[in-house]
Amino acid sequence: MTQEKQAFGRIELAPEGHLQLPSPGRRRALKWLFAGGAALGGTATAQALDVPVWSKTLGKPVGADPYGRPSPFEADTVRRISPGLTTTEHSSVAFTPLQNLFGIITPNGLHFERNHAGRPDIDPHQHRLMINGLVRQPKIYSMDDLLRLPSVSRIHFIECGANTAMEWGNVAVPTVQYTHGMLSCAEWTGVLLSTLLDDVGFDRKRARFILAEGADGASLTRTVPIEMALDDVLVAYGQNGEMLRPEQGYPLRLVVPGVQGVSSVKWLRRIEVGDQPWHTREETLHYSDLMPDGMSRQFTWIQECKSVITSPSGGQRLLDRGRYPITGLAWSGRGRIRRVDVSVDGGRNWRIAELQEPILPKALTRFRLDWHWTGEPALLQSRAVDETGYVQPKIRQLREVRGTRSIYHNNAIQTWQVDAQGRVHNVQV
Ligand SMILES: Nc1nc2c(c(=O)[nH]1)N[C@H]1C(S)=C(S)[C@@H](COP(=O)(O)O)O[C@H]1N2
Ligand SMILES: [Mo]
Repeated sequence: MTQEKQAFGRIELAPEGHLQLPSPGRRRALKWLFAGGAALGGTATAQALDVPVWSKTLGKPVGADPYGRPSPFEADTVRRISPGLTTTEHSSVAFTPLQNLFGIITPNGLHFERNHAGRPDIDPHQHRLMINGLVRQPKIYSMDDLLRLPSVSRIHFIECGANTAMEWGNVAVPTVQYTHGMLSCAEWTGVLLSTLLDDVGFDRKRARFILAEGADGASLTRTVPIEMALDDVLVAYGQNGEMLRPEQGYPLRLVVPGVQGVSSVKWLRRIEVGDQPWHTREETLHYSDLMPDGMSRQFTWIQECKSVITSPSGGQRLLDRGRYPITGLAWSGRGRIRRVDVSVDGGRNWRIAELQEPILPKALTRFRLDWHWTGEPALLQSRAVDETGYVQPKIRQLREVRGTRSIYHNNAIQTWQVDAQGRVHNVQV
């Protein structure tokens, strides 16, 4: 192989606002940055030899930012809303910029946000959690009470059941932020729900379900089976080492690992123990899956195995023929990821991708595969397999069973088409 063939190709990121196109100035800056990464020559050499101002002056004093923020040069790495997707800004969603992130942890300021009645700002001193129903001793806990109980920290993804919902019938949105960005992963800290259920002496014979209720204007309520509640469900107050963000349910939320996001009730104020499901609004009118025969599936809790390539991905452009690391995320609501296959020819041939440690149950797993782009059109796909042996389906296979009106639980294989000009498009094959 010649040197040129081994070089890593340059990539132009998506303007990400297919909604707000960047100014020509910003485009020029991008071009310069990417040129800087190539072999030094001409103006790039001159710029590189010039001692920059930050090497000749004192920087800001320590403590200048008591709560640190990202570099102003990272201003494009933000959550985005999809105009027109929802009729109000209070019952809406802001998507995580998956294309800009590394590893598996979502920074707190970028965790996707999905609210049904806006985001309340709750005073933790006034907040209470009540546990009632089939229990020996109903109790009301203050945040102080909860913070004194034994805690655990666990890394889990949260994915909205409606993630990728726009893509059931046809290609709808151009970039991975919008196709898959109702997905985030954090280290959650809190009390196991089983600890609290023991504390109130729940009725082991009769308890079959719990109801979780939020303190927001939506009073969002969801039924959770008792087996899950006693297994790994968390009553969480911590998110990546600090208190929950208001967007994520400050000061208290449920985290139901592996289950569609709506069950992870934010601003949690009450848990009731019962012997049958409650059939609340969010498990009848919404979050049921309309099947082709007109029947609806109800209580489809689990987020099945899924994956997506985050780079190269929709809206980006490959500027060179050369080496490109293909990378993305895989996850399963049933446990660990066992394997991720990657295809560059629309699923005819597959290669096994490298999985990056750690590989945790019900958490995002980062995968990677080296690829040489020859300049020919390509169809990039990833296909995840979880530890139960379940294989992520093609969109056609999923449609055969589910039709196109399901809204929720679209875990189909995503295809990114690279055209002869290196532009990456969202396509379905
Ligand atoms: N109380 C309450 N809990 C809630 C919601 C809500 O609107 N109110 N939205 C749910 C939905 S549909 C999802 S997908 C997740 C999103 O969690 P996040 O906003 O922290 O990403 O929260 C769930 N919990
Ligand atoms: Mo959701």
